[in-house]
Amino acid sequence: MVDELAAGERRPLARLLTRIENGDPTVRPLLPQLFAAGRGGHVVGITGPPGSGKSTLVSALIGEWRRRGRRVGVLAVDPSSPYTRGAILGDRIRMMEHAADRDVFMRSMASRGELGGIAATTWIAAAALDAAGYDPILIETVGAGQSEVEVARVAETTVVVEAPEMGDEVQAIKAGLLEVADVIAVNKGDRPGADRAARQLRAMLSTAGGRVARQPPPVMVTTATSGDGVAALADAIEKHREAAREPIAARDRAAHQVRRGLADLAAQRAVTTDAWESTVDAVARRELDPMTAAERLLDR
Ligand SMILES: Nc1nc2c(ncn2[C@@H]2O[C@H](COP(=O)(O)OP(=O)(O)OP(=O)(O)O)[C@@H](O)[C@H]2O)c(=O)[nH]1
Ligand SMILES: [Mg+2]
Repeated sequence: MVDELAAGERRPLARLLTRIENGDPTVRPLLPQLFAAGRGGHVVGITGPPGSGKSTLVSALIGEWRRRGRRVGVLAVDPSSPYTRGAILGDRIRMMEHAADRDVFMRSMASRGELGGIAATTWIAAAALDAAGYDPILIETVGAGQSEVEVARVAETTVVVEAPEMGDEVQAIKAGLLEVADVIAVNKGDRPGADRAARQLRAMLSTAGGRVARQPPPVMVTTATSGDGVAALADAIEKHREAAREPIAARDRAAHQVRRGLADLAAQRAVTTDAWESTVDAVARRELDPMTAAERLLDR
């Protein structure tokens, strides 16, 4: 199967992604092979508030990278909510202009969590696109909550897309989005206030603490609908690729993913033990605290 992927055939890739999405148990034993077959594609997360123009920007970036001779993979991650199906369909239509291009592979993914949550589903799907030789691999996700921040952490480079009428940049910081931003795109550059929003963001980043202050993410102004600023954004993303592959950054990502894997696996195993029901009941009756309960389940 990995050979078929490496040969660039679309159908085996599409079938594998369906299995990943469904949490098919036959995917689990493939992971070592799939991971080893990685070809070093740049995994780029595109996140930000609803309607900021992520899909339009992804479409423009696809165009830019195709001009640079790259094969582009796109995953649009639906945070497991049936309410967002319409948005995902909208995304597909928005990206239609690339639908006939054999060197572009687009897929929207839901997660039912069986393989260990949305973050795990996403890295496994990204690994499949990587084995198939796509580079970059773009992952679009709505930056609205913790699970989306998790998805952003799967990416080597995370682009946070804001738009001026969203106004409140402080909101984005509260949502933890700026914490994961490697590059910020202030999109809808054709709207009044975009340059001002970019200036405000830069000023705010220069006074922030921690990682953000040491290496403030570049703030790019883009107009996804016209393509203005999109080449410069692609350049900024490519420039970050090197930083993302420094050993310390790679190690941070790896540690995070292994920790997630541990939590997911431990939970899956505990839930299938006989003691699960009675332990949960004991916590519900307040006879046992949740941490001690977890410890007991782990020790079994
Ligand atoms: N004026 C202007 N409108 C834009 C720009 N980029 C996107 N839009 C419009 O903004 C709306 C939302 O764009 P999408 O690309 O669907 O935004 P999104 O962030 O993917 O939205 P969700 O996936 O629903 O969170 C659409 O009507 C786009 O045409 C831009 O640069 N300028
Ligand atoms: Mg979208």
